[in-house]
Amino acid sequence: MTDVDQLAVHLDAAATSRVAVPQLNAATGLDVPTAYRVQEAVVAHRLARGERLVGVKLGLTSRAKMAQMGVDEVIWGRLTDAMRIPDGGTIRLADHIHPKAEPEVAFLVECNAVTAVAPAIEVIDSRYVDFRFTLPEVVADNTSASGFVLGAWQPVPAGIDNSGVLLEVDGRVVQLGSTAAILGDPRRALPDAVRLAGACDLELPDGSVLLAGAATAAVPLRSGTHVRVTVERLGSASLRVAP
Ligand code: OOG
Ligand code: MG
Repeated sequence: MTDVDQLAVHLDAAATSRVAVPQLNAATGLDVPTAYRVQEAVVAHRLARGERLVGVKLGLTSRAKMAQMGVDEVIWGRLTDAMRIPDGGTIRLADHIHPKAEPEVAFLVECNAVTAVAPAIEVIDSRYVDFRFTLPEVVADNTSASGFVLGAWQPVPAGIDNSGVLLEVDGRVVQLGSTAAILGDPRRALPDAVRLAGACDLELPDGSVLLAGAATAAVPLRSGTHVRVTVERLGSASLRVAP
C-alpha cells in the first residue's frame, strides 16, 4: 500500500529543505498511476503556499535523456509560476539540491493549439540522492521540475522539427543537438501532453506553457557560470548561476 499523502509530504519536504531523500520504490511498491497521484499531491503543497499552475512539461522525450536516466517512457509534470526564471535572470545554487540545465523548446497553448514557440532552459533538480530514480519515483517527484527560463515568444517557424540546439556554459558549447531529438518532432508535444495530462484529468487552459522536453542530456550547474541555450530559428534564453 502506498500512502499518497505521506509520500507527497516527504518529497515536498525534500524540495523545501533542499536535502535529497533516498529512493522510495523498494519500500512503497509505487506504480506509475499512483505516482501521478503523488505528483498531484506534491504540487498541491506548492499551490497551498500560493503558487499557481501555469503549464506542463514533458520529460524523457529524447533518447539521450532516456539513456542518461536509465528509463524508457515519456513522462509529464506540472509547472508553477514560482518556477519561472526571467530570461537572463539568476538562480542561486543554495536554493537547490543539485540542479542541472537542459535545452528545451517551449510552446504557448491557446484554444487547444500551439500559438507561439520560444527557446527555453529547464532547470531540473531531482529530490532523490544522486539524481537516481525509477520511472514511478521521478513521476512522483513532479519529473524533477524546479525552474524554467523562456526566451522570446514568436510564431512557429517552418523547420522547427529539425533545428540545431546548443547549450553553452560561459560561451563554451557543452551540449549540441537538434529539436528532432524531442519526440522525433517537438510539435508532437502538444498531442502527447493533452493525452498524458488528460488521463489524469488535467486540461491545458489558454495561456499554458508547454515544455516539450530536453533536446540533449542535462548539465550540472556550477556557481558563477552563465548558461545560454540557442535554438536555430528561435534565438536564445540564458541564466546566471550564483552561489
Ligand atoms: C527527469 C526530467 C526529464 C526532460 O526534459 O527529459 C526532463 C530528470 O531527468 O530528472 O525534464
Ligand atoms: Mg526537461
